[in-house]
Amino acid sequence: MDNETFTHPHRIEDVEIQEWLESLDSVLDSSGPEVAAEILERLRAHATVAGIDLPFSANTPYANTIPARLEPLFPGDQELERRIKSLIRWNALAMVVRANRVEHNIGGHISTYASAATLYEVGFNHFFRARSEEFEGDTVYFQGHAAPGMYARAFLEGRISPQQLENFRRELKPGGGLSSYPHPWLMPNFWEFPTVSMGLSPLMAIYQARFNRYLEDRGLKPVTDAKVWAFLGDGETDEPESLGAITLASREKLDNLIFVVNCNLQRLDGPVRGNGQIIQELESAFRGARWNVIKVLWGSEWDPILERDTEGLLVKRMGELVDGEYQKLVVSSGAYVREHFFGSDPRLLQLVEPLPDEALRRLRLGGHDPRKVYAAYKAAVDHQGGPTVILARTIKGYGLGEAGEGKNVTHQQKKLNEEELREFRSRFGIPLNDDDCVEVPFYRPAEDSIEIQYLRARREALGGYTPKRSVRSKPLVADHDELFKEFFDGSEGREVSTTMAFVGMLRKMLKDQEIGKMVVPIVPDEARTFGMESLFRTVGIYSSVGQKYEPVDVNTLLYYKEAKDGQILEEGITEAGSMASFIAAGSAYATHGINTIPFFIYYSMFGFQRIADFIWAAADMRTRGFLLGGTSGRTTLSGEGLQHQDGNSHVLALSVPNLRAYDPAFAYEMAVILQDGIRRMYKDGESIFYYITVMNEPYAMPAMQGDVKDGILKGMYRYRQAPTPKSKLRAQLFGSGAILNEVLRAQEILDTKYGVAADVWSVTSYKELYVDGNETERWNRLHPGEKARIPYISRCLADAPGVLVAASDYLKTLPNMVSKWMPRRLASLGTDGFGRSEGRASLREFFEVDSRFITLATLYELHTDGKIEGSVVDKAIKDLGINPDKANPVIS
Ligand SMILES: Cc1ncc(C[n+]2csc(CCOP(=O)(O)OP(=O)(O)O)c2C)c(N)n1
Ligand SMILES: [Mg+2]
Repeated sequence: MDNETFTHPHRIEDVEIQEWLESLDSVLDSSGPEVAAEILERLRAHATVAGIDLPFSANTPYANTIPARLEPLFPGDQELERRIKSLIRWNALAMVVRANRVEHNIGGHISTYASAATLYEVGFNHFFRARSEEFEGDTVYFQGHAAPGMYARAFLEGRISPQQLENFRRELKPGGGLSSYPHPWLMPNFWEFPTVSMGLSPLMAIYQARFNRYLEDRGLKPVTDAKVWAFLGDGETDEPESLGAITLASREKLDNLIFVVNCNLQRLDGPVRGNGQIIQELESAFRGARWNVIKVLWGSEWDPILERDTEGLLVKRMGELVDGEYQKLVVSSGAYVREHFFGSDPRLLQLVEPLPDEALRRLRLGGHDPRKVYAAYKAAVDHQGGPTVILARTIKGYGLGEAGEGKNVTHQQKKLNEEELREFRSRFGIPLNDDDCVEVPFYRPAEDSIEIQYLRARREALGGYTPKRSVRSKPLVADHDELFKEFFDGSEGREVSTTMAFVGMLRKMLKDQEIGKMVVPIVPDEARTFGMESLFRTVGIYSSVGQKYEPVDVNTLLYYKEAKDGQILEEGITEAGSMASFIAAGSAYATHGINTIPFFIYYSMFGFQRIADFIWAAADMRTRGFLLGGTSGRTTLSGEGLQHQDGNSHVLALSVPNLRAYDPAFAYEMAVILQDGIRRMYKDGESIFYYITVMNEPYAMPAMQGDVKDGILKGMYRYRQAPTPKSKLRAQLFGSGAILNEVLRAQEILDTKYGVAADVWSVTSYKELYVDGNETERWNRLHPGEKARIPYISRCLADAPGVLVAASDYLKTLPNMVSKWMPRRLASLGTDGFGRSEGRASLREFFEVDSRFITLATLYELHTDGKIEGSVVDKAIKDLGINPDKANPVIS
């Protein structure tokens, strides 16, 4: 076979193609698109059987998914909506330009909203329904960098004052300002969802939509047609989280979910895919994941040209260009467009012959055409059986002209010169004269202007304003004393781990009258690891379709029971997805007015270490609930080694301001913390959440002695007094979590072998001690004339004699950071370094946190104080069997 015949086996006659196309058209006309689709599908199957190797493609042509003839009528006043949008564009630009005039480099983004304005305005005027008493409302994740546009709209709506606009990005100014991006922590009555760490919001939106279904299937909220909308950047889709859960959305048939990807083909540095086509790439990814994909690429001006193109040449040409070329076309003249786009084929040139260059330059893209956007949104809202993604083509920095439209630098554009401002003003018809406009004043038409009236009327029709956040749930009333009481009694010698104790509490909470139904257990395929499998049967695993199969273990007591009203969210191996469920459940008190209480239990090393940014977002969102770091502690988790053994998470937890982190040793400590947590979050409405580490080391759980609840919550209490307090040699030992047992053993060795009387303290939270110490110090500094306050830890240790030694299963920095509020020098033992695959005893020896090393540290401290001879320490090293030349665990 020569080369020529290889590449062109048969030249298909144009007539033949034409005949096929015409017969398809006639089927379309006579029987409609469904029949046409069926025929094509049959043809494809027939071809496959005949041995024709059809290449797989999840792509459709580079054209609008909804053809012009199927577009619904645009229901709004297009001209008025354009004017309103122009005013919002102006104010969004003004707030950034003004802020940067006042304070150089304060930042802000103009070009993101400029490209997305139509996408948002069609939503605001026709789709986004507000939350109200009667209806839960739609949930909208706004693209973080488009925030100026949302503020500018709220300003026109009269919800944000000119002063706030003036103080965009200068939140600490008198009278308040506006946060750079959506942050519920900073603007709790406005923003609902933090979206600016890119990639988080698409994943959170998917799990939010799924959680909404969960609430419905469990009968906790009525079934509604409320939608979850997520607005994303095309560059943002490169974040692995963005597309990481899209198959969940289709598997769960989430037709309450709509993604809108603003495909301006640019990100911060330059084109998203200069050498490719991001839209086609996304289309195939989403179609492959069985999403309904709607491409909105071309504006109405293209329709008559497409109509004239009976041969499909234009659509073919549209699919030929790479994004880098499209970006160039956007910034080029009409003559350039004619030559470089249509000029590839004389027949194409003929198609646009009647159009002047100016008209070619003004051929709009789909994402800037409200009619096209409306059609796409309407189709998305009406679509049933699965999620929809809208890929809307836009221009980054639309309307900025020479100041940045479509340029690679446009993302960073914050300043416009006088000429550029005047041009922008003229282009969007802002009623400001040449002199006034260079001052970039905010502009709001009078209250009775038709613009404001229209805008208000549209929002009224959609139930009110959005975004808007409010706490809609009623506080819990019960104290739950009865619920937790039994756990204060200890295990009566039975060896249990804190994980088992926690699971016992969870089981009891699930049966509670008030909170039972509200509890949402979340596991990332680790329920068996934590001994929670009994819950599979008792409360069931949530499945939107129930259980379509007979589980293999149906004859066992604890079979794998999936149910439509199942309570457990068994997310599979996705800590990020589980965290997104945690966020949805932990913020339902605001989103839905429902006090769901999430308990997300996971392998602690795969929590902060892996998904800290989601935890940060949860904090920002004022999410409530309990994170449980399971199999925690670098030496308590035996065997697993370097990757699993967690000695880090309590240090990482320090960085989250509203997170309370505890490392309890005993069941009663856990019970006290849980009971108080539920009270503070769900009764008192505090914007806090909890991180509690639970271990898998079994030991007898003691009963609670005396009134130690307050100490447990504040971070430490004296667990056991020294047996012989009169002794000359004294010490205070601090232990946490499972290492507390090593400390108790050391207390005994010190007493019996070395005559040292040591008190033992259970330190339940170094973070609490640290926060209290800092706050006390700060208060004293700010109130020098008043009686100085004393940190809690200093008060505890005021009369505690002897040397100080702390040991935990985490980094030494935890005890070290509170040592400055201790009366004397502290020796800290911890687990800095890489873990090992080993048993507990060997691990504790390796990391030097076992009872022998605690004993040694105590003796050495006494020696340093001149209380005992060095020879005693030397001898102890030998007697305790410690190798002084062993490897340093910190870096070995
Ligand atoms: C996780 C994360 N990484 C980086 C950034 C910084 N950043 C902000 S916007 C941006 C570019 C956004 O491009 P795109 O998603 O296409 O949005 P567009 O502005 O073009 O609509 C970058 C890199 C961020 N906000 N979050
Ligand atoms: Mg982009």
